[in-house]
Amino acid sequence: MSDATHDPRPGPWPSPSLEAYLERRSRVAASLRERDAALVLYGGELRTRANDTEFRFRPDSDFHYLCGLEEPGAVVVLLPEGDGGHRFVAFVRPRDREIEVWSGRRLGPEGVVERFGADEAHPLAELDAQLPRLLDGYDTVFLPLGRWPALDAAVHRALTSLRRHNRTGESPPRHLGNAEDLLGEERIVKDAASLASLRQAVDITAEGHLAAMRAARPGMHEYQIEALIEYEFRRRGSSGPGYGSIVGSGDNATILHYVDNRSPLGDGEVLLIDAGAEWDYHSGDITRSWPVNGRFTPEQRDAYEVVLAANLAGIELAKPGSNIDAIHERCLDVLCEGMASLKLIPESAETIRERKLYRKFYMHRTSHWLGVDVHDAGRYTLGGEPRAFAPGHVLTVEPGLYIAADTEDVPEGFCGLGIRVEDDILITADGHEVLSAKVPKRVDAMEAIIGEAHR
Ligand SMILES: [Mn+2]
Repeated sequence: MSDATHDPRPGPWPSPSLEAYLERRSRVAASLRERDAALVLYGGELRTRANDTEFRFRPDSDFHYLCGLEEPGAVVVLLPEGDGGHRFVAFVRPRDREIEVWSGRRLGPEGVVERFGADEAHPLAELDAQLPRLLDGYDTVFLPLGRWPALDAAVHRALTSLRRHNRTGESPPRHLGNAEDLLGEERIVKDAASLASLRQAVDITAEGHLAAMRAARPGMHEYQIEALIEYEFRRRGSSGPGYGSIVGSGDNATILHYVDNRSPLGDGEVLLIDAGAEWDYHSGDITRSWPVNGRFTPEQRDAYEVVLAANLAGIELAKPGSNIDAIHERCLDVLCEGMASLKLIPESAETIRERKLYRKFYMHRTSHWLGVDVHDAGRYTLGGEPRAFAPGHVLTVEPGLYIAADTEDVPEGFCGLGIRVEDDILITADGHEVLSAKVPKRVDAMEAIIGEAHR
């Protein structure tokens, strides 16, 4: 129990593999070397849910991306070295049999060296004593500025201590850099391991959506569908949803971040589900909208076809050199034409577009990066211009139409209707791959699945 090879978690760990993390650290170290910089990251903290109970721990995204550890309070330091190599130092909670009985197994410093490839590891309590020595001589220290006050404070203490001794030969770093940007620019192009994790997350997400399509019946409740989807995620080994699952039927679907999920599914309503499974702390993000009873009404179908056409037109533009703004503009074109032809707004498509009247029914942007975070890191603009897609980028395309039940001056059959169609798209060398293609989105294909389940 006290040996260094103690494994606090069954199954392959770190996941995806130690090699993947070593490769990431080499890449990040190379970029630090160019800047004569060291990097300090924090594992994050347990968050109180209420009184003395806590939410399940989820490590800081940049931290986990770099080392695969799931250690609250841990600090890791990445130090490029002159010879082209680097050193990776970790500070973690020490093994403690008595505490582990209560709050779970720990790796301890030995386990972090053994399993996670750290060059040195120390108990957390030694951070203040060791950090100045580690940062000494680098020009810049990168850390996620402002994200973790405890880490900000620890780095400041280290710098203060070095400044106090600089007349005796120590050279404190002169600059602080924001690790968020540094790591974001690494994370935006998915490496092989990241892409494998994301594919797994999206595949499991797809299974959850399919299970929901097969199970939903009028009279069931939104929470039952939520439970079913998340059961599907968990039973396939996902750590759970990567964000609060949105399961909204009828008018609830017109609330963009509806997470109450407690209404009955009405016969004749369209159910909107926006849910994604997490795998290796990468998240899928799929939205589908379909009729609870298996058949769209003519109005629902017309509105759905507009959103689907926007989704398909937007995805067509997902290729190297294109960008998120171009996709958004294309989706707006299709949505505005639809709003005019369905008479949701009694104006021409051009007027709806120019005067931004579409905002009444489509009030959000169309895309975001996807990865470790569901709204992933990485810049959206470079030099004031929308960032051009490159192979390895992953983004969503998610146009929608939201027509609240109390909307005046639209044909009755459109009221209380929310539709969004969201896919996860990988940019490839010559175009794209729809990672979420496993969940059908054509009307006949969705109606067939639901219809078959109802027979
Ligand atoms: Mn999304």
